[in-house]
Amino acid sequence: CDQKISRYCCDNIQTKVHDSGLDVVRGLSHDPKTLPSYYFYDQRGSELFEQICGLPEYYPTRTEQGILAKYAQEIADLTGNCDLVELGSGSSRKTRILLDAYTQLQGKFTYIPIDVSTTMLQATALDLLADYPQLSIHALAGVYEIALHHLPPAFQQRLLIFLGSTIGNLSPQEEAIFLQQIQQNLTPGDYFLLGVDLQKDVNILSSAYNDNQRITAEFNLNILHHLNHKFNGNFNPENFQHWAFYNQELNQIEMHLISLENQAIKLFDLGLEVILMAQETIRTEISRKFDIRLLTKQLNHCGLPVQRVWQDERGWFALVLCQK
Ligand code: AVJ
Repeated sequence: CDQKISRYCCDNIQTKVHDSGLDVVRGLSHDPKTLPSYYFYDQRGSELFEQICGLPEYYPTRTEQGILAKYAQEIADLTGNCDLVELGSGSSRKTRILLDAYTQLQGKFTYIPIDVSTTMLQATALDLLADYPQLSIHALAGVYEIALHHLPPAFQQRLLIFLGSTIGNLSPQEEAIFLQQIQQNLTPGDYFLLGVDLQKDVNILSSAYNDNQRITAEFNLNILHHLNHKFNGNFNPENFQHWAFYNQELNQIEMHLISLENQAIKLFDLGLEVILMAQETIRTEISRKFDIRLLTKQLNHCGLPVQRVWQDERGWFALVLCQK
């Protein structure tokens, strides 16, 4: 904890399992090869993602922000006084809309941002402290599964927020386990606000992950720089090419890195050698697109009954409010 600022505290809860890179070894030994998507978000990756959010083709951030701007006060009025917990808080830019609404409602309250990018987390927390005098911040640096088990004691009802359709990075099986973890970490009466990207025209989806300025390509390739740095690796990003497409059977965008030649790569600190054939791919992300009816059923089914759903006029994105 930082003693200088009594309203702020940051716990680093990265654990051995994740720092040890076991999940990287597992993913790259898998057939087909995969990488955990959270490795996108080193400092450079978080910056590139911020740039993506402003791209003309990347509609999700803008659309979700529009829904929040329109309904944040309604959400706050519905839940009443709450402390806010956020998974994948990043720059907290959209969250500010909610913080504004909750500031109207209540006096002092606590914001618990959770993110894998420690630098981003700390910079954001300091900005928020300056702008919100009523706010105490308890930041947690780590992956969601671990962070959920390290929440500080609750003094009032909680609103857990998970925006940006990041839940779409999880496979259906992972999602089921994740929702169960959420449910178990909430107290009856607590709320869960989930932002999800909805199924839509394939061309719109595909363009959002194949922008003209090629920022998404750079974001995708940056995962290799991050691995080189973190695990003493010798990936040459120039030997890979960005590939993103919409898989219509699984209703998901898939991002891959295509190997442009036969190559052997080493991650020395993991004692790992990876052999890639020309044209072989590493899948770096899935981004699932949801059907709001099916999702509502699933949330109801896993003990997070849906209270309200808000959408934009085009029906591209939805905010779902559940209450345990
Ligand atoms: C932050 C995971 C929701 O899946 O759209 C943006 C990440 N990847 N462009 C998404 C991302 C490529 C984003 N999420």
